[in-house]
Amino acid sequence: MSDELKRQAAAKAVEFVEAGMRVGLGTGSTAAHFVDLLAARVREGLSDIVGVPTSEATRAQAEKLGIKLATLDEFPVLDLTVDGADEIDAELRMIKGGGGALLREKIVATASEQVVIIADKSKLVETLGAFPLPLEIVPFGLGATRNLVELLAADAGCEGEISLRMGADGKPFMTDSGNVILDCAFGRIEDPEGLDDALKLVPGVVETGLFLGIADVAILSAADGIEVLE
Ligand code: ABF
Repeated sequence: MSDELKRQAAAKAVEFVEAGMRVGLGTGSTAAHFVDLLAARVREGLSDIVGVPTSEATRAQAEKLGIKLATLDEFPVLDLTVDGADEIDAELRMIKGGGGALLREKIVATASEQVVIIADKSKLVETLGAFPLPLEIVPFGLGATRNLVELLAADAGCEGEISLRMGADGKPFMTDSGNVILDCAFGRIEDPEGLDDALKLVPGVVETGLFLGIADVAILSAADGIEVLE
């Protein structure tokens, strides 16, 4: 998606922010535009905004831009979270985690009264799964966890290559929470809820990149305009 389309979706999401709001700040390039534009509104006088970042990358960006930051310990309930997605379907079910922040993203999103997703319209899919499903995994026992993931996913009708995400340094990618990511190329996921339930049974699976029943609004931008799904 063009950067301009990402910025347009982000600009529409800023309209959801009111003075005094506690706002979850998403991760990824589209969410980064939202953080930029929110900071500009704060500089222009949008008062008493507090942000809770979903990653260390977003924390650094927000701090640099002067957005006041807090934690979910200070504010267990947020008014709004704005975040990106890797795939989203017509029921607003999503695959997230391409940026490796799925655990904190899901914690922040589920603490929020309203969740607004910003993405380019090419992320809107009929069926989830073309994008490999990220799983956040405890490093201890990875081999056993990977084996159980494969077995239980197969029981849920999903099979495909399961790969350990590697970092630019050639070592396993480590999340902000010190875990690793398995990317599961399952292809079409006909029953996301069933797969999520099955994968959650594996002790070493901390969280899945399936975001089900979490998004309230999706702002999807394309060259011919912006579509808002609710
Ligand atoms: C984040 O947004 C991640 O969950 C997801 O991978 C990412 C999408 O990034 P981008 O907006 O750069 O396409 O929330």
